[in-house]
Amino acid sequence: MSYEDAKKRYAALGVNPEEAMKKLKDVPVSLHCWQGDDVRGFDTDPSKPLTGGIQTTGNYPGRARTPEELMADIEKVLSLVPGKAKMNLHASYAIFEEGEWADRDKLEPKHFKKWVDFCKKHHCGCDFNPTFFSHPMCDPLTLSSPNEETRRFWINHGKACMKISEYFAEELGEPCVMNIWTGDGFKDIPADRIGPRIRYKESIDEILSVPYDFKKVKPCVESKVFGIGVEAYTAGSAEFCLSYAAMNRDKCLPLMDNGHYHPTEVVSDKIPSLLAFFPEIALHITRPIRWDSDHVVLFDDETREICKEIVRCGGLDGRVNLALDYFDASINRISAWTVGFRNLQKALLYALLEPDMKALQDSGNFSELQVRFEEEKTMPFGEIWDEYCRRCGAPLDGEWFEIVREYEKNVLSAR
Ligand code: RNT
Ligand code: ZN
Repeated sequence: MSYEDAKKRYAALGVNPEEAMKKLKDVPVSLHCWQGDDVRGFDTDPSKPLTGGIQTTGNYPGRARTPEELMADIEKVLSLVPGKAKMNLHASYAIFEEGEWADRDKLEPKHFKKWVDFCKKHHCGCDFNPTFFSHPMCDPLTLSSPNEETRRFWINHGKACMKISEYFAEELGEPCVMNIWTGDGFKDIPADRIGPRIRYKESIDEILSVPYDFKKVKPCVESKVFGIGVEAYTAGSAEFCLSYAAMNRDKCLPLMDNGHYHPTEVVSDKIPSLLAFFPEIALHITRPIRWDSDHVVLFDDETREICKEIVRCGGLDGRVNLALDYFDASINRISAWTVGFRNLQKALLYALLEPDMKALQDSGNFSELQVRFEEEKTMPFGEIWDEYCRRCGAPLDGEWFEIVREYEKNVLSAR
């Protein structure tokens, strides 16, 4: 079947694939730099373990060890994916001059100048994340620590990151989403559950007390149910973060990561709930297996369902900020990045090609609705996807893995 034939099949359902492709190619999706080096960053000793309740597993060869290697790898990925990318960096990816180093509370925009140049070269914006983990000042708490010196250090880190986010927004002409996530929590039953949360709240209040233009810098609060070593309690629980965002609607956004809920909860259903109240939200798209395992995003049911809700709710008109967030060190990292980015594009395109079936629901026609949903699954989606890749100048499925294999042979295996 050709693209033209596929287009006719969709047209019969009242769907115009041309419009779907046109819409999708301008929607920014943040590409997380941390897939390339297993969340190590450049500002601490790479032999030290990750902290903050997150973990990478696997030791596939070829991890990026320097800014140059990481940028080269990201460039490779950008050449293999359709759509509009935005960069997503952590503060730990600061780039220092020879002999220079600054601790996290002293980071400045100049430490991200090379990333700004990189983004300019690729005509993309940049999102940002303070790094409240994998650092000696985690005691192990950060923004919720009872130790005033610790808490102060991390508040200052947050404030420094607000400045850096502003720098990205101004230099790149696209808003910078700045995500606040900490792994603060306890392994076992705490004696005080409210104390850390009050301190966390007051710390975020202080970080957000710096002057900023909310249209340019968009701070978010990301919740989490538990992490490795913090199984019993997290300060930044779902209720905590959602309440914080709701009470500070003029200052920050709620961020949902679909790996951060109990396994039978689905973020697809939470999106319309939040959008009933918040003009704008942010998402981390990942794939949890039994827990927040951060597997590569697939073209699976829940990813499609998340994308359908985004599209149905008008999320692609600036109401939903999309970012990928996963890290698999057991497979080729370029492939991992590419698979996840392409799959999110695929799922968004798939969602944009869904006929509007609200009338069937509103008229109580659930038999037909079920039939139409099932029929949708065997529509010639692959033809539209191929056409979208072609128009974006990206390789088709079946074409790009060979390029990754070559890159592995020529570049990664020499590391
Ligand atoms: C961790 C959170 C958080 C991190 C990144 C590195 O569980 O999902 O978003 O993955 O900040
Ligand atoms: Zn996340």
